[in-house]
Amino acid sequence: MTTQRSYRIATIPGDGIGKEVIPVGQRAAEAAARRHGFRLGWSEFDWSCERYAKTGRMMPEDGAAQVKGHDAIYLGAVGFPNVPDHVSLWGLLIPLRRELDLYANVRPVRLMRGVASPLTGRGPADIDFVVVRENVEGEYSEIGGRLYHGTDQETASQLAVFTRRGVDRIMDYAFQLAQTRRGHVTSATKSNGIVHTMPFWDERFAAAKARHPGVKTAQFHIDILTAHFVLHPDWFDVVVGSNLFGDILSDLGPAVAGSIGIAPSANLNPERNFPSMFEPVHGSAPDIAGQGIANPVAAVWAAAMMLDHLGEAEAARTLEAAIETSLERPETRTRDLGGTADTAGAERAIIAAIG
Ligand code: GGG
Repeated sequence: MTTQRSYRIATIPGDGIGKEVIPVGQRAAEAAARRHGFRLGWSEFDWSCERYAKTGRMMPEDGAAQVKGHDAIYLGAVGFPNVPDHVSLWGLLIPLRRELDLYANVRPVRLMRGVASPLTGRGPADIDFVVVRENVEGEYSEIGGRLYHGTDQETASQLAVFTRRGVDRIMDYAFQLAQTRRGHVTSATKSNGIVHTMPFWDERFAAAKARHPGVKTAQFHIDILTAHFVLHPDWFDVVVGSNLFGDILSDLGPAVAGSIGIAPSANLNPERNFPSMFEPVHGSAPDIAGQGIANPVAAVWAAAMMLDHLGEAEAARTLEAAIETSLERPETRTRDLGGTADTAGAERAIIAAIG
């Protein structure tokens, strides 16, 4: 007798449109699971700004321990105007990334068939790259503080932290990913202006290049790199950046590929010591939350990355193909992509395409 493959997923829909798109991603993943003969079991956690308003915490103190026993974590969005953004982010997303050592944030950027890029004359062959963001150190550090609050000497300082272990492992991840793709890595730097951490970043990039002699490389300061994303998106295969630079580039990338509403993100612990976490790149979008018009594609694509990570590559390809089919016609695309569908209409098209 063979036992059916099954996976336990912790879901954290979170805030705003997170609560609208995560159920769509779950239903799409379920449909793919049925088609490919495995099962998904879901445990939902209400960690959110709403919870913060009631309890004073975005998640319980032992939140990371509560999700550790799962095979993966599926997260919607965090942040709502009733809670300061730094409180919601540092109360949920950032501690989960750190406590579970999810150091590689992988954010694919692809212009899908049927989607118009805001860049004139660009088609699917021109925009297909992956932003690899260092996810647990760098500029997002709590080392620092404020002095002389409310006086004219008021002072704020923040220390960016770049460790050799942290930088080397994200570089290695990027180079290994490039070896499975077109064999090219671009480093996002700013070593002319940021005088300690970024020359160190460049040195470690050079060391990683030496460890991966078959991979071609380029490096650009972040300012001109943003211009190249717009002017020459076809130059890029894998782009590796620090926590801040990767965060910025992975919003710009999807924008040139049509909409941030389609961009997925995998927060990976490549060694698999802890469950990895999958989420749309977008936030909670309070301006459109509750209207039923959010684009569910980023959440579904994030679910596809999750299935891929769980070893269900065929189901992941099924989900990706269903997304592409749904994006081909304006009636089944949401408004951010120039379509007329609401969230439910886009979901119907995706589920129908899964078959
Ligand atoms: N989908 C997760 C989410 O809410 N992202 C919005 C955000 O501000 N993320 C910050 C980050 O990824 O560091």
